[in-house]
Amino acid sequence: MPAGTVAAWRGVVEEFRGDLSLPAGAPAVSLREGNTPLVPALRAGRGADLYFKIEGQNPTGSFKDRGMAVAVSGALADGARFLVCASTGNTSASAAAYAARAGLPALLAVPAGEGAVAKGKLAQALAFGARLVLVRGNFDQALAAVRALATARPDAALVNSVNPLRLEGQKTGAFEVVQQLGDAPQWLCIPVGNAGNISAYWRGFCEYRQAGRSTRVPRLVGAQAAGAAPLVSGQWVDRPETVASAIRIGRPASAHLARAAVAEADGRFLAVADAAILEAYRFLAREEGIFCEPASAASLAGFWAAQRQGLIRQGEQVVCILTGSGLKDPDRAVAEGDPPLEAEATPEALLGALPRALCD
Ligand code: AN7
Repeated sequence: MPAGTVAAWRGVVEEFRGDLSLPAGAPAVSLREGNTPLVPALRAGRGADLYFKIEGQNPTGSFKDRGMAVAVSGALADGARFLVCASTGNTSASAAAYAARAGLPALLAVPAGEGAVAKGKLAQALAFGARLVLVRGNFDQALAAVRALATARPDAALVNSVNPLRLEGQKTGAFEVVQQLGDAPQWLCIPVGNAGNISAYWRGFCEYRQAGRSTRVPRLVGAQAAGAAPLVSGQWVDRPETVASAIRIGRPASAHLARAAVAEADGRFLAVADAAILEAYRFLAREEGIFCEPASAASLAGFWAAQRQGLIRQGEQVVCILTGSGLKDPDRAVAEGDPPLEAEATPEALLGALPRALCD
């Protein structure tokens, strides 16, 4: 192997194989996912020792790649002939990429309708050559359909997080947090949609403590959008609504796992209003220099809510998982930004666009 490639990150299957329950001898399908930065907050912590795990730096721009690498590796080991999933956009983008990598077709069912799936995610599915189906219904209905399809077709690999290998892959995010901090944090704040990721993180933290690689496990804050918050209300939501389309989910498939995780962790599910999600989204970009998608900003909104309630105290160590890249949802970024100006191509005209404070 040429010098310089020896220490290169190999992706989650090869880096963590000994800690994953993946059939021995399964090939590693990888785009070198994982190994994402843990960035200290400059201003968002408001007295807490806050860090952001930037999952938007995964190959397709979301945390889904961790789980998809492992699920698609398993699908190849099983001899699956195609991948199938329902999605609010990120799972489908990731499935499409790893399908291309594995040389398998992918069938993707996403909710139809204006704003149901952010444009960048649709673009990814199409670019990777997947078969994209716009389903007349919401995510929950699309998931029910693909689950039934997968039962009828044993040659299909269902790669939603009801596939246990998805959670196996996603728990590696918790492993990395422990490695990056030297121990588990006191709190983990994470957005909750279908409730797979929070369950996976909890499993990862528990396994590392069990193995003596950390001295503690974090308390969990699971942030749900107020219009799609079945784990806060205790009631399924038939018409979930939120600006954070990624987590517009009314019947989380992993609700049982997430409830158990939050109970064991002495944590909380908190509902955050769309206005609070967008405030966090803008703050992350403008005050921290971190561009994530709205659903990801729900974790910061959840952290702030927990702080206001006195749940998270001054000086405590907290990690917010920023699950997806801001580039996924260009329409939202444009809507939230100051409108651009138009000017002649002269220095005088450009200087006229400077903020007032810089004008003299
Ligand atoms: C950016 O892509 O459900 O609670 O189909 O895209 O594990 O569902 C996405 C979910 C958080 C919630 N942040 O994670 C899908 C999908 C982002 C997401 C979540 C999603 P889960």
